[in-house]
Formats: sequence, C-alpha cells, structure tokens
Amino acid sequence: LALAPVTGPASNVDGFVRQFLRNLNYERGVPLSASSPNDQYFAFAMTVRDYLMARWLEDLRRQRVTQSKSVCYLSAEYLLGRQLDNNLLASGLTDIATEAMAQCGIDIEELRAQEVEPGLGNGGLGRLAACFIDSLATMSVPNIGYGIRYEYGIFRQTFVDGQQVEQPDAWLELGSPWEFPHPEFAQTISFGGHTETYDDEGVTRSRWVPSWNVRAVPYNYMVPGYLNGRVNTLRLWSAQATNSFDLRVFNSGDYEEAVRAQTYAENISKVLYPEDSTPQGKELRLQQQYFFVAASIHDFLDHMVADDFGLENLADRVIFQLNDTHPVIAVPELMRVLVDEKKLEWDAAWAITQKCFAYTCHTLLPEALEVWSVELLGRLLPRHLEIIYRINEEFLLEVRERFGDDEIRLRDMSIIGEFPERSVRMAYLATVAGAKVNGVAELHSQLLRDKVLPDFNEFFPGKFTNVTNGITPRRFIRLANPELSELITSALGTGWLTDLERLRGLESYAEDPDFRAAFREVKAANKRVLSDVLRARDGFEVSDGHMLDVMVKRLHEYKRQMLKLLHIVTVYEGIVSGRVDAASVQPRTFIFGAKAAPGYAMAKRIIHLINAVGSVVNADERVQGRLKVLFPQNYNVTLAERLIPAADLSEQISLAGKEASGTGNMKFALNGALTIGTDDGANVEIRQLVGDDNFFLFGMAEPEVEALWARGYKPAEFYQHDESLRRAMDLIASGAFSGGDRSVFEPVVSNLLYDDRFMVLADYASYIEAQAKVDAAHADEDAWTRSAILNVARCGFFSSDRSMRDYIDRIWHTPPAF
Ligand code: DL6
Repeated sequence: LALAPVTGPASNVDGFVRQFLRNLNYERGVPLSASSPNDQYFAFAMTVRDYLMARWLEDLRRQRVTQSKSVCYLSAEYLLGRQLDNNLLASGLTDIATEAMAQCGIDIEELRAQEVEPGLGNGGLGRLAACFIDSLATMSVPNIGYGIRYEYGIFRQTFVDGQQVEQPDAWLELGSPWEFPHPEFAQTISFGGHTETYDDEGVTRSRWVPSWNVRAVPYNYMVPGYLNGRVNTLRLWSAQATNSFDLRVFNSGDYEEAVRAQTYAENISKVLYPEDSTPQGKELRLQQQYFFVAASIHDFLDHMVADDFGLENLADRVIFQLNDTHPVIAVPELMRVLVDEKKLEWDAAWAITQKCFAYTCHTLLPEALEVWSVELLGRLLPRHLEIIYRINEEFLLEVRERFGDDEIRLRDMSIIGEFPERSVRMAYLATVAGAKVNGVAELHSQLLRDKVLPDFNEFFPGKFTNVTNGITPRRFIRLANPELSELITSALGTGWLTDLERLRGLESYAEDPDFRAAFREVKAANKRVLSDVLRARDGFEVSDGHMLDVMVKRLHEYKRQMLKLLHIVTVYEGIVSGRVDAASVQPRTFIFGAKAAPGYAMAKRIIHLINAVGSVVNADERVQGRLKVLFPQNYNVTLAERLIPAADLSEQISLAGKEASGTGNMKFALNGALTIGTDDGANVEIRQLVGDDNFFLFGMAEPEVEALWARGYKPAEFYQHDESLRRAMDLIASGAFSGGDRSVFEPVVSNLLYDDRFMVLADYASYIEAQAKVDAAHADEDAWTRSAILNVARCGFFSSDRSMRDYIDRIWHTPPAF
C-alpha cells in the first residue's frame, strides 16, 4: 500500500501557469503558440486534476486501510454536468486559474465552452445521483459511486420542422480529461450457460457454468468535496471483449465474423437507454444492469475488503444503495458470491445480504416498476434465477406462517408475477432484500407504503422510510448563480453553502427595500446572461421586461406540458378572437426544455405541438410581442444552470400522485423563482416551507384524483362545460397551428378528450385561475420580490447535504471518516 509521495503544484498563479504549460507541452505535445482551444482545455483540466491528485490518492488509500464503512451507490445513471467549474470551485482554484489563463493570454470562457457534458442519465434520477456524490464528498463520508461509462449518453435533441430528431451523443469523441482508466483492475463478467450441482467434500453445491463473458474495465473520476480537501471516487465500467477478435477467422478473410464477438460485448456499455419512466424489457438493458453491479460488487470485495475481514460482518464495511430497481440484480449476485464462491450457508448469506442493501424507489407509475421475464432472466443469468426462486420460496413461507393460506396475499406478494407472463418483480425483490426502503418525498413515501407496497409495509414494520430529495447548492446556487451567491454572502457571510438552513437568515432581508432592489438586479443580470446564451445557442431573442415562465423536465404526459400549452393557447386565443386587448396582457416568455423518449410517440407529438404553437404565436402581430414561446433544443444540465437562475415562474404541474419528488422544483425555488404547482411530490414540502402566500397552488389533491377516477372520469364533460377550454382545444383541432391540416394534432386532441390519463382537462380551470393570480402578483414588483426572497430563505431544507444526513442517520449509519 506504500505510495510515492505526491505533491501538487504550488498553489499560486505562477505554480498554475508552470503546471499548465507542462501539461500542454508534455501531455498534449504542443507548444502554447500552436495549441488548439481543445489542447488548452485538456491541459487546463489536467492542471486542476494535478492539484486534487495527492488528496485523491491518499483518500483511496485510507478507504482501503482504515476499513471504515463505505456507501457504494449503485446507479445506472449519473447526470454529471460539466466538471471543470465544479472542480475549480471545490479546490478553491477559481481565482488563481483565471489569473493564470489571463497571463497565458487565454480566454477562460473559451476553455469552458470546450467541455462536453457527460450526459450519462435521463433526468431527475441520474442528476440526483450526481448531487448525492457531491454531498458525500463534501461531508467526508467514504463513498464510491458505481455506474456505467456509456460511450453514448442521452441523445442530442434537434428539431427538424418542429419535430424531435435524435442524434447520438458522442461525448467521448475528443476524449475526456477527467477519467482514469484502470484496465489492470478489470473484472470478468459472465452470462448465459447453465447451472449444475456437484459434490464438494460431501456437501452438494450448485454452480454456474456460463457460456460467454466480457471484461468490465473501470474508469475512475474524481469527486472532490467543497473546499475540504476530500476527493471521493466515481467508478464507471466500460465493456470490452475478452477475446478482441478471432485471428484464425480474420486470417481466413471473414473480417466481420472475426470481430462479431467484440461488437456484441462492447454493445453493453455503448448507449444509455433513453427511457425515463417506461423501461423497455430489453435484453441489452438487463445485460447492462448485471454487468455493472457484478463488476462493482467484485471490485469492492476484491479491493476494499481486507482478506482477513470476516464476511459475516460485511455490513460493517459497506452498504450498497440501490438507486431504483436498475441495480437490483445485485441482490442475487451477492448471494451467489457468498453461497457458491465463498461457500457460506444459505441462511448466513441471506442474513448478510439483507443488511448490505437498501433500496430507493423513484416512481409511482406502475409501468416504471421493472419486471424481467423469467425466460430472459433464466437464459441470461440462470443461477441468479434459481437464487431468486429460493429467496421467494423462503419469503412466501414466512408470509404463510404469518398470514395463513391467504392465496390472494401470497400471489400479490410473490416476487414472481404470473401475468401477463411469468416474471421477476424487481421492486419486490429489492423490498424483501433491503434493510430499508425509501421514497423520495413525504407524499411519495406515504403512497409507496399505503398504495404501492402496502402488504410489504405490513409485513416489514419499520422497513419503509422517507428521505426527501435534495440538490447540491454548490452547482445549483454557487456555480449557476454567482451573483445571487454574492448577494447572499454579503448578507449572511460565508458558510451557508455547506449549511443551507442558514438561508433562513435572509427572511428579514425580504423586508429591506435595498436588498429587494439588489435581488431584482441579480435576476435581471441572470436574464441578460440567459439571453446571450439563447441567442448564441438557438438564435432566440429574449424580450426585455417579460416574466420568464419556465417548464423544463423530461417530456411525459404525467408531467403535463399539455396543460401549460393549453394555458398559452387560451391567452393567445383570447387576443386573436378580439375578446382580450393584447395591451392588457402581462408580457410573458414561456420557455420549455424537454426531451421525449424516442419511442414515446405521444410525447414527441406534444413537442411538435409546442414548437408549432411557438411559431404561430411568436409571428402573430396581433400579439404585439407580449407572448413568446421558446423551446431551446437539447435541454441538459449546462442549459439548466443558465435557465433556472433567470426564471421568474417555475412550472411544477404534474397530476397529484404521479411525480415522485421532482428536483427541478427545488432548484427554481432556491434561485428565487415562485412556483405554480400541484400538491405533488416535493411541491408539498416546498409549499409547507415557503407558505401558501408564496406559492401558487392549484388542481386536485391526490385523494380527489382518486375519487374522480372512482366516480368515472369523462374528460369530454370538462370540455363541454368550460367555454375557455373548448376554445383552446378547438383552435388546436382547427389546424391553426398546422397550416390548416387538422390531422396533424388530432391524436393529441382526441387523447385529451377521450382518454386523458393524467386529467389535464380536470385541472384546467383551476390552473387558469392560478395563472390569473400569478399575473396579478407579478404586477406588484415589490411583493413578488419579497416572495421570491422568502422562497430562497425557506428552502435550505432541500440541500442534498440534508438528504445525505437523513440517509446516514436512518439507513446507512456511515459517519464521516478520515
Ligand atoms: O428521485 C429523483 C427523481 C424524482 O425527483 C422524480 O420525481 C422521478 O420521476 C424520478 N424517477 C425516475 C424514474 N425512473 N425510474 N424508474 O426517473 O426520480
């Protein structure tokens, strides 16, 4: 374990310049005079790395030798965002680095623009994982984030004639300066084949005889804590063929056949599945899941657990946190390792396993609760299927012991479902195996307990808990909104970035006219920045003096972008029909950002409709420029960091009982936007904290939604009885946004009229009423600013540091170490 002493470069401008030039010359092989912006970006990033390196190596060493308990966060997604600024901030190097680049005659903004964000996640779930590892490092908690190094991340979205077209996200095309491959620590991951029993000195044991395998090569990334010198690790696995190609076949001239196995193996980490809430039961996805969790478990056991460590105490050393169901196949894998490889008794292995896992559920949509067909699982992982069967058998025995031969209950609780095909219910497996199961907001956790998994809640008292999500204030306040950060620091001093509840101190400033004026100036400055970004990126002009009304999130019917659109069409229809004087309409710019899963036809139609409405509204002179609809393509973390600080109004309008938490809602509130929202997910907690006067609530609450379903929901009745709704829908149906062609958006209109699973029409009237209140409130600039400041002051609870403390206290029991 001995390490050569590593010292970083001198922490001053001169030291930075020297190291930068060294990296440019010796690592990139170019002199400054002939270097490209990309060379300079790489050398710059490497220099920042060099400052973090000594601590990283030391922290890796300590994690091994101190044997303190680690959080292994197993997540198929990490939506990291750009790394450069975050790592500069964490290491306290921003000023030195900026000055150093100036001395070299380099525009640091140009370097920033070179960085391609690793989009290794779909949305909230992946971004949450990235916030959590930031907080754990900042809190000095030993953690390894394990995941997949997808060669292609979330697709790049472009619009052609207003319709979404997906392009591959080749984020690694020019390489990444932030990753460290370690092929020497590769793991071999097997698939397929069959199982057999054998005699092991008088004991009959099972073993797996797989038929093919791949190499999992780890790539390490630094996860620096904020100004605490701590550097944790994110380890992402890349798939490689064990036999790159068949030389014999190659020499025979069949080049395609010679590399077929390689292509097949490497497909495993080729691309992130662009699904949000509707997992496609595809073989490759199960391969991905097993690939990364098996590699991670073996990696941890091989390199982090001392040889003489008694495995019966494994839970003192590690907690594997399952980020949704994607990594749940880790449960039978650990059992297989303990029983088949380490030769522990089943009961002993199960006792260990039950203490080593905890499970976070991130959804309430039934279709997002993953299941795998028994046929597929048995073909790909036959031994794991046997293990799952045995876990289920023993679990159902216990259920029977407790509740008797209640066949309905047994069928409902079985890990194996029978309809529509025999399949493994991964959420059930995770619940049975996990020491704790948590939802991600109070309401979500309650619904999980009472509606989704009520039998399990009854069977395992105390197992279910809530940990409300959070966001890292380093990225989403300090980096995204430097001007607001400065204003906060001028009022509260430093320290609030790692103790966000201190924002409460701003409450009294809400009453201070000077502070309110300064707060408004920050918002105005952020709008100017956004305006520049959207002009350069999308060719958009953001009009001065407009309220910015922003809805950014994945496109999904339950999130109800359609409701937002109906509001826009309602206001527009009022103007063009002459019933409303355009001059009386509050100037508003509506900004959307959303990607639709490529196979999700309705979501893609809604994107098309938003763009179509935007083209018509923005060009119509009768509107007098008072309404504008902007839909920048390819919404990602980098754009979020510019949009959120500029927003006045945050749209969080999902049908109550459908959004597990939301995290965008927290980011907006903490950046001084007011929320218009339903009583759903973490909106409930935001409203409780900021107060009813500082939140625009509308729509049915979850019990009302349930009651309406029970009565029989007929959306067409709402259409018939609400003239304003009828006008808006008729305008869409008339072809006004599709050059007179009524067929283009007919499916959207029919879907709302005759199906409307997410009750857009039922909540329309209430939403329009709440939007009128928004208009009235926004007209009083001072009162609006007061509310915005109170939103910031009262939302400190939503720091991901607090989420981490909750996980640590209630689930992980992993104190800060070394
Ligand atoms: O917990 C993070 C995030 C929540 O904030 C969102 O409300 C929720 O929709 C999202 N869940 C998913 C579902 N994926 N699956 N399965 O992305 O998680």
